Amino acid sequence: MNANNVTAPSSEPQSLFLRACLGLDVAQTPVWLMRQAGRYLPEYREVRRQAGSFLALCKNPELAARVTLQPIERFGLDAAILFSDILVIPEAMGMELHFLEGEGPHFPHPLTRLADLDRLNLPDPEVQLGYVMGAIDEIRRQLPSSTPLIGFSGSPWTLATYMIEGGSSKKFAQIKTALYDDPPFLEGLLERLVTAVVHYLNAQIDHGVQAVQIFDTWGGILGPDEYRRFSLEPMTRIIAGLKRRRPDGTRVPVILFSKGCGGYLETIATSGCDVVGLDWTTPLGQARARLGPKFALQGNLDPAVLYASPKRIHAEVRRVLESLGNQNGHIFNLGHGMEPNLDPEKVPILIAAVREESKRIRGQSSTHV
Ligand code: 1CP
Repeated sequence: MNANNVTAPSSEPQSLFLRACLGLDVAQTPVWLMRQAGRYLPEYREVRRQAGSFLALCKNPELAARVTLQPIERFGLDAAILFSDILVIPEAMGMELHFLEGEGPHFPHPLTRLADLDRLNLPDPEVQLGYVMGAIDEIRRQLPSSTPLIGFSGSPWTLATYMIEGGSSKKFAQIKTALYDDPPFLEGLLERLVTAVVHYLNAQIDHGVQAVQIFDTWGGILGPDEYRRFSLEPMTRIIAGLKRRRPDGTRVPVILFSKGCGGYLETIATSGCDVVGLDWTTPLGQARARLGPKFALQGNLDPAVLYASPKRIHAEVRRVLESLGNQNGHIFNLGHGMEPNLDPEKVPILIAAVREESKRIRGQSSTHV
């Protein structure tokens, strides 16, 4: 595949998002936002209140579908992302999980040693995670067929941090101790997670998601050798196990987002992914020069730009787009998720800027070709 010059297969997708994932020509750059459904939206907070808790919302297919659609209806984004959480996998494997108000996720019985892995089971996605499949069925019924749906999972490494630390962490002392002192424990856990995630993502694809993203939020806490062995290698095995075509022949692109890993792009290029997600520390043009045209890029506006004025938001969007210039294979996104205290009114400003500036960049440069 070449991001700038792709021969069109008969099953070529129509949507801007899927076309950009495959490096095909688009008239303007598609845009979606990580955590686009969430607490910054008053309509989300209302549905979450109705559900009673965050986990109850994830487990109710009808309400999960409703919040998935909210940012699409309000803003007309170019792709929807399934509303769920990466931590439903450890819960389905048998770990008790609570989301504490204002404090994030909590596993009261974290994993501490190899023998603890016996507590974990391999979930059947249609049973223990049947509510996720139900949400995908419901979303596909309600979402216009022209809007693609993205499925997702956490990376084994990122999931393992929560399962071993017992929740969010700043220092990652427990999992790093396991990494250096007890690799068989950590690798045994990662192995089980690889199998669970392959089954889970393939079930999402069977139910109708058209692309999948692997969130490796904590890949960036690892040094280069440890990143390769404990984060990238399990993700590579997952990608090798995924169904890469839908029944109609269209390719299912895989987006790999390892936050804080701009230094590791050459390693990421060996994973088998189609799209590399970037945080705001690596300019898009630099990433393209290092990865070549074979990979589409996703990102990478600093989410904090959305605290700034409309004028500044527009200028920063233009800067991100100009960093790549008139090239195919870019999906506009933030470099990490929407923050709960962002003003939803900033989102249409961002979207309009992406569309206006990306059309301008394409039009402008094509006169020189
Ligand atoms: O109270 C609430 O309403 C809960 C807030 C919330 C939301 C809206 C959590 C708790 N998760 C989510 C949804 C969510 N999480 C999505 C939905 C789809 C979307 O709109 O993008 C996705 C893709 C996630 C993924 C997720 N969960 C990640 C990876 C991406 C990232 O942001 O880094 C991680 C690390 C989690 C764990 C998690 N879930 C929730 C919290 C507070 C956390 C902890 C984050 C941390 O440790 O800093």
